[in-house]
Amino acid sequence: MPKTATRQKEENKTTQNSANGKNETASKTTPSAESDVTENYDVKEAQAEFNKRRKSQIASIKKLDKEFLGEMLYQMILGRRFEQKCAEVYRMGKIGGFCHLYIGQEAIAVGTMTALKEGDYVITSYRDHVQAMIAGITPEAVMAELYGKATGNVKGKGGSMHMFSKEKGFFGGHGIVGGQIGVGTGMAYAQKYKGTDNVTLCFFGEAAVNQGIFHESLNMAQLWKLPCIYICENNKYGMGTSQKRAMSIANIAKKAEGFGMAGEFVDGMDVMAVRDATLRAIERGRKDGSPTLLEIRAYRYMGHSMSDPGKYRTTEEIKKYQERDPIILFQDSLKEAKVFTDKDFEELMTKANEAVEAAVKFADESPFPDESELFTDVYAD
Ligand SMILES: Cc1ncc(C[n+]2csc(CCOP(=O)(O)OP(=O)(O)O)c2C)c(N)n1
Ligand SMILES: [Mg+2]
Repeated sequence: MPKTATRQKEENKTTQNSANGKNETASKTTPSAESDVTENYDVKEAQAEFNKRRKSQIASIKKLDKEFLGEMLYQMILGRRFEQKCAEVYRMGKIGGFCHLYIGQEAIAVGTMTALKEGDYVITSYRDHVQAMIAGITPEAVMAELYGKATGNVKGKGGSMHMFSKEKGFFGGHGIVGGQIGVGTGMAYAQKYKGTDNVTLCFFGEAAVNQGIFHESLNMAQLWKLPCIYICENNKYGMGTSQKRAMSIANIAKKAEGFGMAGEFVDGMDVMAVRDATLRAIERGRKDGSPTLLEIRAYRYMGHSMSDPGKYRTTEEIKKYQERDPIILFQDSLKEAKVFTDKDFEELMTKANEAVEAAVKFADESPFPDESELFTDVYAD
């Protein structure tokens, strides 16, 4: 876990990003986005990059107040602790079915979603627990849903992949790879049609980029100026298939050029870089509806789902990314910027642990849905 996690020497690789760029219309990518997937990197170069990232993170931190930064860090820690607990109770047989965890990718959900305002929408894939909680669905409701309990977010009928709350502007939780890209585009259409200045954050994995719906949706969004921010969470793998084996180019942000859309590559281990890039995209969206493609690169520490034997990658590869953990990087920067102390971190950790324990207790003690509920809220064509 963040505070107590083994701190490795900063002999680790960071990807550059172009998050401090100002390009408003053209795609924006860096050569390092390409070199990242070659896996050949120089340690010294990586250390220099890491230090640069710390510096830029501190500069962004100084623009925000302590309370807000604390909330960002809390959401990251809560997301991590919640998912770790999910793995634990899953192994105890308390959660059935699919369960895709978000560990390692927390900076993406937190950096993007904490930049939103009332009336903005969010839609994502099946890897949805953390986004659901940031949207305001309680940890209790998410955990009870995972347990299939009547008190769950969707009455225990959706499970891990289908968290949903219209009231909170959170439109799922989708199991079909790329399916949410079309729906998210439609949500942005509705926002524009109604004359609001709201935006939609549409999350999907890098494997979804190979689906036709990605190309059809981005073309339409740019043509009609729909305020959709397409967030490709590039965690390097689609199930057990490396991006390198499935995609003809490495740099997904560059694909924005094909639609005349703004595109940006972002280091997803750096929550402040994610936030800053999202704010630029939001500004474009609120102004005249212009969409943006953000490729945010992170790494999932766990398997694709809880049933993944993980034979397609090495533990060294996983360790390499854990060494530049997004929570540790953020904590280090907050400490260096003298915003938080170790005691503050301990307090946030305790608060997150308590929230997760309360969620498990709630789920444990909740009833399963009644038999009479078998055919309610369920649609079959
Ligand atoms: C249309 C469709 N094809 C295949 C699948 C099976 N499937 C589930 S997840 C997944 C990989 C998706 O990877 P990515 O988009 O990178 O997201 P990640 O799991 O890495 O978050 C596949 C192929 C599916 N759910 N839907
Ligand atoms: Mg992926």
